[in-house]
Amino acid sequence: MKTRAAVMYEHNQPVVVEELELVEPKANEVLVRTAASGVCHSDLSVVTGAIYYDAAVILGHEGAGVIEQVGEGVTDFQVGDHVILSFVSYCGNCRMCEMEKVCLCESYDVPRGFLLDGTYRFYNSSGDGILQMARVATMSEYMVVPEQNLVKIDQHYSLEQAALVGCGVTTGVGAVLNTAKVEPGSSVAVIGTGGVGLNAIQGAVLADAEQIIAVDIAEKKLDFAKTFGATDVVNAAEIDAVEGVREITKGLGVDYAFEVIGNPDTIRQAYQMVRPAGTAVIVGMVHHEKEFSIPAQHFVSSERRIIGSFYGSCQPRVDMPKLLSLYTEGKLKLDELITRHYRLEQINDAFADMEAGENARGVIIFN
Ligand code: CXF
Ligand code: ZN
Repeated sequence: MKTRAAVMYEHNQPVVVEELELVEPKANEVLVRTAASGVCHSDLSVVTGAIYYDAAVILGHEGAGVIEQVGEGVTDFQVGDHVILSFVSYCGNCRMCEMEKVCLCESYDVPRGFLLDGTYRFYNSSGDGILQMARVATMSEYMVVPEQNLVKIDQHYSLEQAALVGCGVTTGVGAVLNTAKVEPGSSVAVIGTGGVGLNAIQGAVLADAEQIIAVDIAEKKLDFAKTFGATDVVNAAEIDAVEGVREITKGLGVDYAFEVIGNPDTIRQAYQMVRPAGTAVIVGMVHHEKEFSIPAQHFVSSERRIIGSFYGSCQPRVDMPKLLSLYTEGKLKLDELITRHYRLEQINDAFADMEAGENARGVIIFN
């Protein structure tokens, strides 16, 4: 069948929207009609090569849609089911899945962008195979994905709101609740208040943190942060982020700092702004070739902790429905995340708006 998709053909060049051929789902795979795809900074990181994929690759890893066809052996899903796409495949029986560390499933090792059997499902008009970001490719009208990447949801949810749970919401809220397990009354700083950072702020609200300090260089994003529950803001374009946070915490530093940018300098700042024995949580995806450094002796003598958080340490099929319930109960903001809608053809504009700090989340809507 034919499908239109946003394809990265060359790093650091505009994304191409074109018609591709999509083959039928094989065993344990499913054909999904995409309803909505969020535009996440990680999509742009694939374009820049910070998250490395060989070209060509279809972008998009935050989405929701409706099942149109199921391959042989699929028993848990039916045509018509509404699903969120998970950007990790959950095999259910590797050692990490058995430890309930589903987002660290060992199937992640399959070469990037291929389906689990190491082959393509999408082809362009020249007959070249096209990879799928995170094995999903939500920036395509249709996608064939492993059933292991699907989370079934109740049909009454709007697929547009549900799409956001596929990455930003789960990554941000999960970093606070699952990875760091922030305690009530804690002080929290969030560095970077884009789509994921705002959800870390929501997570801190859900955790009953007392002080939630948003740090960013864009005033508009700090305004978003306040509506999502930040109690204080630090504009790092005006003052030093570490000094700003220290001042607000009367010199001590915060219990938890979440770095949601993916930059070695802001990781260092996150480390510097936590109190002794506090925890810096790295959520942002740093360029795959970059490293960060911290003073090693100070690390020991201050008993600070630095931990990574991938996909909010989530179990997609457990956590995503729970997050949607919180939305229904009015405890989680999803509508407010959606700043602007785009058509697939506007993907390059959506990236430009994201870089300009215009959006909490931009969302591509399919017909
Ligand atoms: C990324 C991590 C790498 C795969 C795609 C999603 N996380 C958040 O955006
Ligand atoms: Zn993402």
